Amino acid sequence: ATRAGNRAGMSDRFSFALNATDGKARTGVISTPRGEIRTPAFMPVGTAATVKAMLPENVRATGADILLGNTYHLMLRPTAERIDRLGGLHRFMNWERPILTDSGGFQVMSLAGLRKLTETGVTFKSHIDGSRHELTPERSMEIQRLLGSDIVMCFDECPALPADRARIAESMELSMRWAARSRDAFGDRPGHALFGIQQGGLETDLRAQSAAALTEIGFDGYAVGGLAVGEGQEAMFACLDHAPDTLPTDKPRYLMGVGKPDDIVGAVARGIDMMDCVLPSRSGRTGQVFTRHGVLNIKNARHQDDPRPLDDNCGCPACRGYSRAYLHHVFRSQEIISSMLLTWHNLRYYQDLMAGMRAAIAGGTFADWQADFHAARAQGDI
Ligand code: PRF
Ligand code: ZN
Repeated sequence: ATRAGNRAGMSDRFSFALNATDGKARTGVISTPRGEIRTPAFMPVGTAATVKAMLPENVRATGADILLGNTYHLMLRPTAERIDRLGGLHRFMNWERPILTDSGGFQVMSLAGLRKLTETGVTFKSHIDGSRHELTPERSMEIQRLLGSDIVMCFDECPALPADRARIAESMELSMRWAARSRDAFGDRPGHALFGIQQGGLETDLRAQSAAALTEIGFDGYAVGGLAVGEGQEAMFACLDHAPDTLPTDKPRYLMGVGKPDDIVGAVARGIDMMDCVLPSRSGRTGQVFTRHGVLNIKNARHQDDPRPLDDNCGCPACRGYSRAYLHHVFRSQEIISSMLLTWHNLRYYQDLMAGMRAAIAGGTFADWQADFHAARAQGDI
């Protein structure tokens, strides 16, 4: 499309505009040829080319501007080459808006069988059929290009915490060499973005070194990787008190794989613009429901005669049309509609949370908004 011929919200190039800041919290818009992403943004996870139990148009209806997909899963099944032949991931899964893809290394470490890590990359056995595969920065960039990803992530390595400082430093330095190779292999692709990934564990100076290395290479956005890997919220927040400040202010900052609602609010308060997590969708299938008063488990017998909705403030189909008693019944009966309704509600809860933060940051009332958020949770479910 020409610049003049673009639909509203469409642009030929990838860009980020900050609209307002309130303390360290920021709100803005990422523009891509496939549409705008309002920040702070929450990205639902569509690992296997589906947000489980949801039609794409319904994911959109919850308020999502962008989905996350996974190199690791899609390279194994149905393969990146097959998705490319079928017109790319957007066409394949019927989601025309932006998609961010993770680069695969993190999933290899958490899911694959026998793995071997070298300077070149990582070889591993598929968790599906035991077949052998290799991922390198170059191959990860090729797969993410074949998928047609709008936001491509660098190939990195993420050590589990706790780990000793020498191991964290070595791993971060390897990830920075891989970031340079990712940048070279990605090349120049107008309209598509490449994000660097900061590593360095909980070590303040290693985080700063990693940020300097990435900024020197130059990326369209910067992720904070290596957190939410067993360190706990207090340690994660202590790291986020300084790590985002080491990254460029004029580019989006993405905290990978986070998190619970209070993790997300704390991360936004510390200057994070984007997040993703399986929690709202996975919890929808295990009966965990997020409300402004905290988490409730629909499996619990206390819901079996309760005519009230999950959350009387929520506008989702589960809350508008169904009682807790019904949702309890279909969960206990393992009916498919249970996963559909609870996932819808949870994704809507997360997107309403983001919309609330965006409005509060824009209005300069984020501190009050945060106090209300914590007060409603302290009150508990009535
Ligand atoms: N790197 C990549 N993906 C990730 C992480 C990371 O460090 C994390 C850490 N929370 C989640 N997903 N590439
Ligand atoms: Zn709801």
